[in-house]
Amino acid sequence: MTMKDEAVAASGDFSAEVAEWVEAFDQVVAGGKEHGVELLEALRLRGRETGVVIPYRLSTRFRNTITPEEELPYPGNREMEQRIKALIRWNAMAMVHGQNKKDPGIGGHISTYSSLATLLEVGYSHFFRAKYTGADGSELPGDFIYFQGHASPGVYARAYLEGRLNDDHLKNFRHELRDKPGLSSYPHPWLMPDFWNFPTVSMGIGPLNAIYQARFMRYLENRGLIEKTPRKIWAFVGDGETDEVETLGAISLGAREKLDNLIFVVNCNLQRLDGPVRGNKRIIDELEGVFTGAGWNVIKVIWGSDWDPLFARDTNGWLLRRMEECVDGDLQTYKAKGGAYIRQHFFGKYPELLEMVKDYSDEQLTNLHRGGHDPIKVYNAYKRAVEHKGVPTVVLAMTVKGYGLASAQSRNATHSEKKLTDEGLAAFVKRFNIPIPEESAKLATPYRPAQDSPEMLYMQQRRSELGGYMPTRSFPTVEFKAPGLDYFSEWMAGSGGRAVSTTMGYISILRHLLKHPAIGKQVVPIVPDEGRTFGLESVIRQVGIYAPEGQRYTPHDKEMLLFYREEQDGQILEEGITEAGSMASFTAAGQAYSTYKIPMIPFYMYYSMFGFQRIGDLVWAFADARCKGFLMGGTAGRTTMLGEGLQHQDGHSHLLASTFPTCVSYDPAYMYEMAVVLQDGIHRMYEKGDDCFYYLTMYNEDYPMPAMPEGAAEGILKGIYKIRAAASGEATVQLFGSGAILNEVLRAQEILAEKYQIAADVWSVTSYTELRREAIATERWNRLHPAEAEKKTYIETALSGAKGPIIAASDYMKSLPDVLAPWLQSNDPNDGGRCRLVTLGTDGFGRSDNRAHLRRHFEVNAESVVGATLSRLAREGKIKGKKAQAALADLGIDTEAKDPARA
Ligand SMILES: Cc1ncc(C[n+]2csc(CCOP(=O)(O)OP(=O)(O)O)c2C)c(N)n1
Ligand SMILES: [Mg+2]
Repeated sequence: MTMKDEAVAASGDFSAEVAEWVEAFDQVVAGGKEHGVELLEALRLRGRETGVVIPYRLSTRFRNTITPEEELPYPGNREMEQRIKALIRWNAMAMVHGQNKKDPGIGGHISTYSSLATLLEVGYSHFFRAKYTGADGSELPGDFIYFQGHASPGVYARAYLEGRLNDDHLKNFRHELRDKPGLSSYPHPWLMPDFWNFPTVSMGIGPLNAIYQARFMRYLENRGLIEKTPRKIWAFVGDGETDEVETLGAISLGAREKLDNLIFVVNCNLQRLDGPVRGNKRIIDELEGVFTGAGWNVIKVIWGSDWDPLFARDTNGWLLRRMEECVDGDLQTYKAKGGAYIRQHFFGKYPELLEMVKDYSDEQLTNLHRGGHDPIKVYNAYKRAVEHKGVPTVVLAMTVKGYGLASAQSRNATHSEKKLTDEGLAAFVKRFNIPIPEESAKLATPYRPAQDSPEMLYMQQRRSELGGYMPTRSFPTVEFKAPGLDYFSEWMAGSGGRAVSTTMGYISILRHLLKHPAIGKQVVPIVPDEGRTFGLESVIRQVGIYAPEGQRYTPHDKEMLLFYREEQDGQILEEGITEAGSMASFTAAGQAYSTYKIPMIPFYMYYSMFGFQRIGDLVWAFADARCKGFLMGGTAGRTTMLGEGLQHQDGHSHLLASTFPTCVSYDPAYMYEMAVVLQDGIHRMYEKGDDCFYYLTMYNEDYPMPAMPEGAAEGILKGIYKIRAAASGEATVQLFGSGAILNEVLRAQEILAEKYQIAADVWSVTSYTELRREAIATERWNRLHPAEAEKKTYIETALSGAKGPIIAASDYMKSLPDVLAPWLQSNDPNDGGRCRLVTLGTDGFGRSDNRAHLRRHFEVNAESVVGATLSRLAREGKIKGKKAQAALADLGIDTEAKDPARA
């Protein structure tokens, strides 16, 4: 082999013999690319026939997917766009810098946006449509954009230039609690409800939600609820962010469901917070392989146009070879160190390359652009992406973190950079031609040219042609009439002695709601492969499972009444085993009232154990996005869910639910309780317009459902009502029960009366969390108005006149009833000043066993409630201690058993 052959072979072009074959291939391709594809396909088949195992590579050479010859000319005014972009860069940086000078430590980011600016600006000038026009001329929602959260300063800076935000906004970036309007740190619809749509800042949440948003858009289209448009969902993703399982974990759905309405743009600045994303490898190669393998259309935008002449001269492949020798760590060092270093260490490795750049100054070498900073390359990539049919597209764009920030560029610490020096500011102004005097530069004063300046007119014209400003969030009041309580009368009346579970009851309510003539079509049942666990078969038969391709096979159970029915316009989102994906669907549906102007009513039913604790951060973003809907936590309760054991038995989801400010949670025992809550939820969220969502637990224990007692509805919603007063005599004890454990408490009431002649009232507590919310709000008012008459909390009002200790039992941890302890203090001098509340609950890891054993183990069965009552009465001196002790033995309570909280 000659030296040249060796070099060619090393660069991947193989031996001289093979080179001849390659040449022949080139000739075939010269006759049309399709011939090349045909030849390769033929060779692949031949290879298989001859037993040759074909080497399989998912990544291509380290250069742009689109060749310069294939590029279309740029449609915009490059000079204008460059000026606009420079101004946005300046204002974004000035805002963060200024705020950190004023208030050190307030934070913000300048390096992420600096790398993203061109990727966003090409979109703003040529692609992001704020609206579409319907077939009848009506205005339809535009594209959806999921912004990289840390690039928010750039999004604000553009809105400032557009005149949507003023100087006060910029001065109050990250100062949201002042008398002037403020700007939230990141995309938070909760804080800026007419600006941001999609929370993204928790890494991985944006891309995951974007995928399911794209799918939900198709779902609405296929069900005929929205018109088909060329609408796109753009997700801007950090390259470091792709390490989050949420980012890449659902990409196969994109190709499987042919989501060509989805475009990912991965901002490959090769850095994350601490340092390089893949110092020893190349993140772009890795992502190309992952996305290609998942069936996506991959477009690499690695090198800028100023590399094109060098590539053109690179007839022997030295340049590409050198590029492919570099790992991302090298590429960062080159950018950080600049031209002379690049000449010596990059080009200097081979004489051929040094020769290639002999006419280039060091400055020219410093400024050789990466593709993500070149509008022509980015434009062409986006154009292909929006036109690509059949599968989603990912644009892998190489950029520079801290681009233009002089000393901060491509440094490991650049992510956390918040301020520039005076010299840095002056250099920035010079570098980007910002027309402000040096003094203003040093003060980092925001700058907005006159409205009638050519660049401002250009910018406004581009946006007006694309339908308006973005992001904008709107939430028109849509006519919505919630069904009244009478619509649920079947469940108010009780089950007539038939034993059913609240889960079964819920399914029957769901079926009823799906049939509602007005709102039935807006109901979206969502389930992560647990439909059969919840008895969803009848619903599957009724409304079908959404399957964009319909049912291309004959299901084996076709002859059966409840066969597995998939339909192109099916209504159920059967997600497969992905709680995160299901939550993302729930999010897309829960915000449809704003994004699509259609109030969809999602019901996401799942194992309650795999809810908040597994996908809590997604729920947090859901709440931030002002989403609505019902989370239905099935197989709830640590002792009601039997058999499955430790990892399945939920005894704490209500505590977790209480940490979400807009989550309204209930633990209903009976169907009428659930019906009252569902009716109120639909009314409150969709007719009244409250931005909240509901969490209801459902049990799988069968028992007869009673009819609703007269007048119970208010208490059910507030969280407590008396369900059964003592059969005779005035009660000296109060028993609280919730969910399936209410039945144990009712049994305890009977044992107490029959065996120990103690009269107890029983209360159904449907929501400790709502009672606490009301109580702390009332208490706050009292605290802030000491001169006014003290208001009573609802829990105190409800219990007024109710005597004696309170024994509370639920299938949840003791901390749940304990949230009411501050309002259940004793005023009886005889009881030693103890809190009236005695809490029984299911602290500790679950176990596999039947309910009787589980409830005995966790001490929440009727006997334990009776025992706790007697024990407490003994402590209060109302009965003898010895009598209580004997009773415990009589009740079969093992007083020396290991504490279940630690067992
Ligand atoms: C779930 C989560 N974990 C950690 C962080 C903290 N964090 C903020 S930005 C960042 C680095 C982001 O790197 P990359 O995705 O490459 O974006 P870039 O800023 O480089 O564009 C990290 C770790 C976060 N926001 N969310
Ligand atoms: Mg990065």
